[in-house]
Amino acid sequence: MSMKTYSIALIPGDGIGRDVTAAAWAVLEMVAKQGGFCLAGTEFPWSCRFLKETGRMMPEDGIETLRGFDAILLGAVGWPAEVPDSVSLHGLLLPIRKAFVQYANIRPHRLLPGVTGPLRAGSFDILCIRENTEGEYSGAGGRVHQGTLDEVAVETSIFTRAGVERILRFGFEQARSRQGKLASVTKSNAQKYSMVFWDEITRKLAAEYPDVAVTSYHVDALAARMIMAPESLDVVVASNLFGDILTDIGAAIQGGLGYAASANINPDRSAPSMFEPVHGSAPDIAHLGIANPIATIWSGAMMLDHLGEKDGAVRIMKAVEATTARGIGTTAGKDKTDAITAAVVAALS
Ligand code: GGG
Repeated sequence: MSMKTYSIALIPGDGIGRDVTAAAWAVLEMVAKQGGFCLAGTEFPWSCRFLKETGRMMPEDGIETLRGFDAILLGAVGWPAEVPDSVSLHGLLLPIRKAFVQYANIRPHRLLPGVTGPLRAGSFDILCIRENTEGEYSGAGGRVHQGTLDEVAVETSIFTRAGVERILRFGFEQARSRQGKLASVTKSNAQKYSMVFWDEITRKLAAEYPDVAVTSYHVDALAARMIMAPESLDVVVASNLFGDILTDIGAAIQGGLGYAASANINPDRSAPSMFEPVHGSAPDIAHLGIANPIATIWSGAMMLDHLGEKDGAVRIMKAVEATTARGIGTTAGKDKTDAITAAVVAALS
């Protein structure tokens, strides 16, 4: 019988992206070997360097090339000294999310054993779900009268009924499979069209999910709650921008960006999903070999879970937890990327 094989597109990207994807790949390959399945990786050099060489962050047919893969594992994008961040983000990450309808960006926030966050007490287990294909990151807008005193910049947030309803429904479903609590986040007192619309759809869906306790929060209040009472939260669902910001708070309370994993999911499975750490390319520590690979390894576990290799996903997270419980990878800069990776691989066997 032939071995089950998953084709994975690897996009290390910029800066520490190369180090952390190599680390996650080493862990994934070991899990695959032990689990009797195969991961066939194909690497793509798409990055800010690629842009400097070719004029594009990815080739014109990049999306079509990726479409044939079972999943995408991405490291980090951005080299602000050479390329404006808005160019790199809109040239690679955002078009992939949009083209493959990866409308749910799932970001788990909890403390790994041995990792101390900045909060004094309490344990928490928050699943943030960020709308990932529209809203404030739609890229709709423009500038007129550039360079004059009359200059105007307009950026339009786009919220469609289909887009808001599907992400909220995804949030309700996740809440139903966990503690049954959903926080729906807006700023509907100040943004009277898009966010009132979001609140209305939240209320409509709440009637369909009587088993889920849903609370609507303003984003500022929810940001404070994530710090003051994170244990009170279960599933949080927010727009593209609000979710992006809130998940950096989530990363902070779980000990730092080195632990913050994410999955850009196409729930309908009509196209590949993409897995990446929340962190960026960290040019200041690129080439030092000290990037924490745990966020990317965790993202790799989320990839296996999505592919249906649930046992492999659980085994990776157990190995990560065993590693951090020993104090490895728990202090920024103390352990080298390779040493943390080797410890996770060893804990798998
Ligand atoms: N790990 C991917 C990465 O480089 N993220 C940097 C970033 O700025 N992302 C913005 C976003 O997730 O929308």
